[in-house]
Amino acid sequence: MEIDLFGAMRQAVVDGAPTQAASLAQKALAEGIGALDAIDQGFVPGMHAVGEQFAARKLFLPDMLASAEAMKAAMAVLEPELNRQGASRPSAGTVLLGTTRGDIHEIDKTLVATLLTANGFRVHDLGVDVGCDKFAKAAQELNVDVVGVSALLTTTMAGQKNVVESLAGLRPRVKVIVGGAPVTRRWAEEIGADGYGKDAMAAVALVKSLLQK
Ligand code: B1M
Repeated sequence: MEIDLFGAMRQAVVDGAPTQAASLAQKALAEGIGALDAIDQGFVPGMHAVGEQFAARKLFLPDMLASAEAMKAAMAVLEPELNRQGASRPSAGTVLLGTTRGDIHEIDKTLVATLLTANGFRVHDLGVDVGCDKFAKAAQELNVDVVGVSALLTTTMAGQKNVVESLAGLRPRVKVIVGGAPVTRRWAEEIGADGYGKDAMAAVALVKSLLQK
């Protein structure tokens, strides 16, 4: 039954069907499926399938946009559930998040923000297409513990390096982590970041370990 539901979630994203995605998310919660499982095993695989089909030229830009809308509709149902879990915990630290200059992919970073919030972190999300000056100004003004920089395009990864450099005056107190589909551990080391998260769960574990040190 769960497997059917996860399959339907994946398909709703591939089809770019927001109403269907939202109602499947509601159904999952009503059936006692965890919000995280619905995201991880249902909706995210749909986004990855869309990416593969786009790369193979079987889907096009408007299809990717429609799929993103479906994913966002599901997240709008599931996010409050995850945020509720975070609200019941004492603050574990403050994290500033954003996607690099020139990059408008938001879903992956929003997922990282949601899971950090669910784990008790206070998150300030600067959104997408964020320049390094804005990251540096906000990091100082908000007195954050960690700055997280997302990049989904090979061409916008360089922006992560710029952010690391712009935060020089605040380090090592402020930690910088990077992530996103094309980002690797090696890249993180090369640009002098404090760590790399493969996915949102890994980002949460990384932030926890950096703040414990
Ligand atoms: Co675009 N896009 N896109 N896109 N898009 C990708 C990223 C791409 C891989 C598709 C492909 O070709 N297979 C490809 C990039 C190739 C590359 O450079 N390596 C691509 C391209 C080429 C483009 C355009 C250039 C297309 C064009 O115009 N010709 C264009 C660029 C626009 C721009 O930013 N300037 C573009 C546009 C778009 C849309 C606007 C249509 C839409 C985004 C809508 C939106 O976000 N509101 C879109 C989408 C939807 C995708 C795919 C299909 C899905 C992205 C997504 O949401 N994934 C994507 C293919 C793919 O990802 N497989 C693709 C879901 C997310 C959960 O995935 O990466 O697993 P995932 O997320 C993980 C990790 O990345 C990690 O945690 C996340 C959660 O677990 N993570 C971090 C992310 N940030 C982190 C930060 C951390 C730690 C972990 O610490 C700070």
